Amino acid sequence: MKVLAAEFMQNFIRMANDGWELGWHERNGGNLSYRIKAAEIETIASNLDKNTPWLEIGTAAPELAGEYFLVTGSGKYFRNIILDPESTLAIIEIDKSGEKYRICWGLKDNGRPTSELPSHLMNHEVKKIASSGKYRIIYHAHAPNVIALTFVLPLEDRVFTRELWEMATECPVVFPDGIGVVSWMVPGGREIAVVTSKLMEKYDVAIWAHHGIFCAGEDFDSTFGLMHTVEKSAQILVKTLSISPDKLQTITAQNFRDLAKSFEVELPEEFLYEK
Ligand code: 2HA
Ligand code: ZN
Repeated sequence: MKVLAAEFMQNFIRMANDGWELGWHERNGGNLSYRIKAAEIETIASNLDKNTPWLEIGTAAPELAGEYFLVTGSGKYFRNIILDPESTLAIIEIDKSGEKYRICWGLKDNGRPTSELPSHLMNHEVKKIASSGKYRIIYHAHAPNVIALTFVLPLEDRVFTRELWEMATECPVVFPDGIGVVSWMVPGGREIAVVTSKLMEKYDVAIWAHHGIFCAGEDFDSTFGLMHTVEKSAQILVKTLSISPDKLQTITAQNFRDLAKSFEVELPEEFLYEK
């Protein structure tokens, strides 16, 4: 099968374009990766190039040895993915050590995978282990309302989790484990990847202060939906704070406990503190 005809490729392109249309990917902002299923690789194997050089990832992800990923390219614009996937995306293979990759398809003008490849792969590794292989997507977006909140809320997991849960009743059901927050760091390397992947052991969402969000999920719909839910909740909080610094009423800690019972989700008490 032609690579572009594969269903996962079409789903990836649609998700990237939806993010562009929602204003999350100015210029070359953001990146997306998908851990391709073995059966999916089989259908396109004859169109993969295995003669390209092995290159350093910049970190080690030994649990991902031999895996294939579809990733966005460094410096590429999400806006252009739908027009020219073969120049903006790549399928990469990870070597036996989990320290190198090679480009098997795409990035046809000598491009490189996303500058956040270390964060993507270290997050994938943590999530693959924690979910027994179910998690396949890591998505990084520059979602403006979440970024705005990182200038006015304390950069604490419990504050971001609680404040965003409060802004829409469905939030604690969509991300019951909460949200992790990384204080400002230099992006694009191993250091921020280590800190982010540590948070991904506990959460599906990690916020990079003054930069953006990482979301992890099992499939395209749920991962995009998670990003959308978090950003929409942040938008409601920005609107609310813009009207008034004080809420007249809100969802209370006890309301969350009642919701948890009814929806059969576990909401950690660490987020249900009295304010
Ligand atoms: O430019 O979003 O974090 C891509 C990025 C880097
Ligand atoms: Zn970014």
